Amino acid sequence: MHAPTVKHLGDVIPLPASVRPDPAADFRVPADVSVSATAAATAVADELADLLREVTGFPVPRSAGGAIRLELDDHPDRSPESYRLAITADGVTLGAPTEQGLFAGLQTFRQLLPLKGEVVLPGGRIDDEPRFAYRGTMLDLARHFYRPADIRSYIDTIAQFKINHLHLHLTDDQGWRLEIDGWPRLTEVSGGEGTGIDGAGPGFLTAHEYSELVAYAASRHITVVPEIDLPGHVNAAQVAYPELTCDGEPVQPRTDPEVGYSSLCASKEVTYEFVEDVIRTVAALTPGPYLHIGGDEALSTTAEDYRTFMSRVLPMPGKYGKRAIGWHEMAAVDLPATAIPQYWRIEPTDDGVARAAAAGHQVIMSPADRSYLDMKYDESTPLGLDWAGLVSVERSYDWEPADRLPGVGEESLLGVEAPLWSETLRSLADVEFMVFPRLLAIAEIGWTPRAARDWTSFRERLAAFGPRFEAQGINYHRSAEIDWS
Ligand code: TNX
Repeated sequence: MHAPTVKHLGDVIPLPASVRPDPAADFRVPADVSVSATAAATAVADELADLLREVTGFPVPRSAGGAIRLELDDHPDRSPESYRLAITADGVTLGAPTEQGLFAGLQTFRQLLPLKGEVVLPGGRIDDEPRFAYRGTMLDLARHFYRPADIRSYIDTIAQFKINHLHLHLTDDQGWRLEIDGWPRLTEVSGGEGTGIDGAGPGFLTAHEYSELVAYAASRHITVVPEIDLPGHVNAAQVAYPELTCDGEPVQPRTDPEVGYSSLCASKEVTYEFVEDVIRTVAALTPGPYLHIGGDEALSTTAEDYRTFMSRVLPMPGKYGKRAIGWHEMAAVDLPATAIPQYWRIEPTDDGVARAAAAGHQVIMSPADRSYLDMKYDESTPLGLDWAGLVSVERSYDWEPADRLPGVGEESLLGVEAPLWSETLRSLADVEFMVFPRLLAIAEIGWTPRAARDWTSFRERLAAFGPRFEAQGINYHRSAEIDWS
């Protein structure tokens, strides 16, 4: 029998904050290995045992005194997502201040396993914690709806890279994808047949399905951020309820990708009754701290109406216990103290985001030319758009969120997010093709200390993920920039 290959301790994405290999201390996992865990660590311990069982075929029971130990340690001052992973010739210890941290450590541990067969874990110690608290990606369910089973599968994949927020773009001109009590036509009409781009993306989440998805994401330590896009991007809502237009006249359903033509009516009271009903309902269904109210590309709302609308709507998430996130256009108005602009611009322009940062607001960085996963990789990419340019794997990796916008430095950043818009996508396989491997670049930007990041190292580590994606049935783009193994 030939010796199994041992991974290097740092062959992980995102790269941990501190990696100290000790090649003399590799751990050969024996056939009678067991996993021990203190009470609060048992859920993660069971997952670890499942993964190890799948790779080795060993029984891997949980028992006291096992060579693989999971423990919660008493470091309340550390990031809840921090963990330490110590591998010696005698066994493995995974410790963290919270279950979230153990879960992060489990993702690291998983990447150190081979796909199948005997396991020899590389000796040494990892001490890890995230650079930013918010590391997200966005799925656009409005332009094309994806079924809950597909979204769950997607959640499983992104969690492996320590992505901890999933922003769901639930409404837009082409469709409305979340059932709202009291406004049934939103989903009956605008979530039904013929909705989405080219009419090819029908469907919606019932309130129950949404709650189940949110709970599933929470089990993967992912917070769902629901977005209701206002006051533009509302044609689907107006098709369902013509009273939401200024003249009250019915509008036609639209399945083309145009933006900027629809607007709620800032001068009608029913507008605010509708918006408050929606925000109250979505807040009640969402345990996470955030509610995204859109605010982008309101090109057919006058500046004055935008201000009127936003000053009435921005306090609503707070009234129902949530922090408002909005695309950075909302920074043109005075924001509630906890509101978070999400910056997407290609060129630094004066959108008021730097002013908001100076006033203490946190910002999420999503520059379109680096983090938009719906941009083509290169000219030959069959899917995607190119209005923000081509986004190769290197371009998605080789940028720095704290240097992106003057006045918005490290201390102003809540984190980074990679949005995926669905105009050209038709299936989970399409989603995966655009997202993988570029989301891994964004995941590393969000997690790894700035000084430790390096494209050459990332590119080499990424090569090993080809077979891992294949083994998990995940579609990905085999970019020629990577020497895939
Ligand atoms: C811009 S940037 C949009 C979306 C489109 C996307 C396509 C921003 C906040 N909005 O409405 O789907 O471009 O790439």
